[in-house]
Amino acid sequence: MNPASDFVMVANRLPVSRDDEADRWVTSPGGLVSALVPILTAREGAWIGWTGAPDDAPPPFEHDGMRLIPVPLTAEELESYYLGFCNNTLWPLYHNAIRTPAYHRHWWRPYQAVNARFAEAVAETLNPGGTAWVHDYQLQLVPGSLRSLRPEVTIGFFLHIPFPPVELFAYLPWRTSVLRGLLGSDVLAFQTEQSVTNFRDAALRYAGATEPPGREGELEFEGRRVRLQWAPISVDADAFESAAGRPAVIDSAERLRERIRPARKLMLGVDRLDYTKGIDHRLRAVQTFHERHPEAARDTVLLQLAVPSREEVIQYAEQRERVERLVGQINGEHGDPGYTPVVYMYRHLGFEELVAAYLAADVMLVTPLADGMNLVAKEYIASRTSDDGLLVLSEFAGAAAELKEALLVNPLDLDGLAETLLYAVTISREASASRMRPLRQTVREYDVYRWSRNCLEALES
Ligand code: ADQ
Repeated sequence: MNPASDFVMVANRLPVSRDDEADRWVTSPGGLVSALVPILTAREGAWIGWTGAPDDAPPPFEHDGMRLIPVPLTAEELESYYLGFCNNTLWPLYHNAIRTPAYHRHWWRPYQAVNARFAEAVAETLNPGGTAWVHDYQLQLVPGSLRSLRPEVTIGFFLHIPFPPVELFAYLPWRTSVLRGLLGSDVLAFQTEQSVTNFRDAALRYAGATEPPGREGELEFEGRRVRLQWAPISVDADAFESAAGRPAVIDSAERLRERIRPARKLMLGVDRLDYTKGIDHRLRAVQTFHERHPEAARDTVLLQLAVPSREEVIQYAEQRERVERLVGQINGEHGDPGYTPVVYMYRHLGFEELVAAYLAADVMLVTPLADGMNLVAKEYIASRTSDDGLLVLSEFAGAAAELKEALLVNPLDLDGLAETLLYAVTISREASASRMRPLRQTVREYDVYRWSRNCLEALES
């Protein structure tokens, strides 16, 4: 029996990971967890999720003031539910099918089974009239199953990735089940207004939802009201700003800049190594920049930091090869013993190292082909301690709707992107400050705490 709570967070992963050497749990880094921990502790809530290890289901435990309830996943389910349906069907489909999604019934069934298991764990945990807040594409069936098990509870859902246009979503053989699952929620929140519109179109067309006249932003489904919300996620802006002011971080930013000399401008890319992030297109644009404007380009170094991700999935292994081949090509064609155009690191960086890189960078390149939000863009802005620095941002990142003063680009237009790089590294201080100033204000005002408050207010009103 799970300990009962009035408030339950539900996500594929628990916000902790196991440090086996030290024989203890460690809270996962990141703004989302920092924003949600105080909410959970204040409400004596619980977090339901998987521990990160197959066939591992320790009994519920407390950590950092949070009550954690593990849900087990077998090694077989990790193959079919997680790597298969989540990351080989939903992930590419929801990111505008930039890789071909694979549709397999033997992946769909485990997706249903795992979602049902999560819903049962929530139903067992929630007190009468309690609230569940479900996260992301791995758990889209949970609201519907939970609604059948516990009709009286309040259910919120937040999708971290884009919801695709209805013409693409229509390909999903299980589209109606997924929509019915999501429509079990009281409030369904998305990163962008476009995703809200896409979901509404799909729900009207394929799930029989209707739009009650005169009530904008709402749907009616099986006699219930479902509210749709635009709630762009953000970062813990204070944490980045204060780290960027620490002497040790300022020192390592200066050392980083020293190392790129004689070049004067540091361009930076920071991404999970995912094909949605457009690292290969970015590199090809840098290559074009060197070919077209050799003198200006030689005054720059691109530092590309890539964090390993989903290495078991074939498209990710291919993307890594593609990226590394391009880095080698550019350095081979345009470098010499005293100059390396692209410095590439394939590893996870510590928080302060990351902030030092943000602080050192003159130009930040965030050029995904599709992205729910992209926190890196906001982290860079939050780490600026003055109005210098420039953000080049893909119009296909959710963040582009808010960060309008960034240099917005179509990352597939390699010539256009190469010209933007030239502009970005030669722009006057005043012109770049007039872009950075409002961007800093936006990120400071709408941080991750404001995001979580907005979501919860909508859920509890
Ligand atoms: P992600 O696809 O993981 O998130 P993003 O929002 O950019 O994408 O977050 C990546 C995180 O990884 C950032 O916090 C960044 O600092 C960190 N990171 C990247 N490279 C790193 C490195 N080398 N070392 C250390 N840290 C590194 C999904 C969606 C996004 C959405 C978020 C949150 O795909 O669109 O913004 O969820 O909702």
